[in-house]
Amino acid sequence: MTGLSEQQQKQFQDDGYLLVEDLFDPKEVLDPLIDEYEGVMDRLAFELHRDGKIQSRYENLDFSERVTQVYQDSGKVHAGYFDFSLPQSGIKYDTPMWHGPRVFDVLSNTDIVDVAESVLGPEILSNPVQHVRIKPPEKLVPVNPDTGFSQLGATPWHQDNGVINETADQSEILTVWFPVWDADEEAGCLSVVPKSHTDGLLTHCPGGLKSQGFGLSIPENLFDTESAVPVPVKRGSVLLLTSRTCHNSLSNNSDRIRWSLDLRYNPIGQDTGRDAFPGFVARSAEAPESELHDADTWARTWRDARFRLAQEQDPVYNRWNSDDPACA
Ligand SMILES: O=C(O)CCC(=O)C(=O)O
Ligand SMILES: [Fe+2]
Repeated sequence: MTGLSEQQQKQFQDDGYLLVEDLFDPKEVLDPLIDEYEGVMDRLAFELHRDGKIQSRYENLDFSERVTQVYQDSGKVHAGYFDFSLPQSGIKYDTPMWHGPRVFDVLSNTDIVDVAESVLGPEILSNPVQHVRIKPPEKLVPVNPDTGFSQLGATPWHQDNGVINETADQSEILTVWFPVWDADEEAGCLSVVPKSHTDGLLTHCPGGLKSQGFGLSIPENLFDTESAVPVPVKRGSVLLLTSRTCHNSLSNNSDRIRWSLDLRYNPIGQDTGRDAFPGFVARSAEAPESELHDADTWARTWRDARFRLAQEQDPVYNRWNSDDPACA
């Protein structure tokens, strides 16, 4: 196991975040993922064109330009097509999602799981609260015609603990964030508040930026925004966050997409915070036979979850109330 050095582990515990540089070879780990996503893009363009939602399939554009153009032409952000999770509500039998084998490879990547092991110990669950985020240049994102706000933009201040169920408040959930292409400040990397993880769970207020598809944010008077630091991350490097570290993302002011993955891991047996979604055993020293190494099985667990959720009432994940005085 490679994992983190003792000094890195200490820095992570002290600061609540850690940039791990050159953790993996991006050509080996990310290029196959990019190829797989080209196929997902083809399918999205094909379907929208077939349904008369876009004028062309834009096959001659590169991935970044193509996503941007397809979103523009259709007037809609189709994030669900690419994401390897499901939305929190309104799931139907055919809600789009993507659980391809190259995504599974990344979730199971030895270097990443080694880092998780350094923080969480040897019994590791891949937590199902996980996303790919493909954000076009902010000025080119279609607006929501009802609100006039951009459909996808900067992520507001939050703690990851604040956006999952309270049943997971005692769980130790590690966030591993990394870009597919270099993410600097202009591209909208994350910004973190060092040591903010020691102040407990702060009040999150619903509604603030719902127009951007993200309903919760921490009011800025509850923590020290002044001390926030942007953390540019190069492809092959990863940023670790605790579930109590305050962070947001900057806007994508560059001229291509900001493309990132955020993965989560927690010790096996602890609540994941979204128990309607399937996690899997990424590593177990105690019961190695329980580890999942088959991408098809993993994809099936998500199809099963979608099928089940399409028949059920939406689970409730939000514990926050806009009547809270902190939200006034
Ligand atoms: O990538 C983003 O914009 C937000 C990511 C985030 O909040 C997270 O990974 O926890
Ligand atoms: Fe987050």
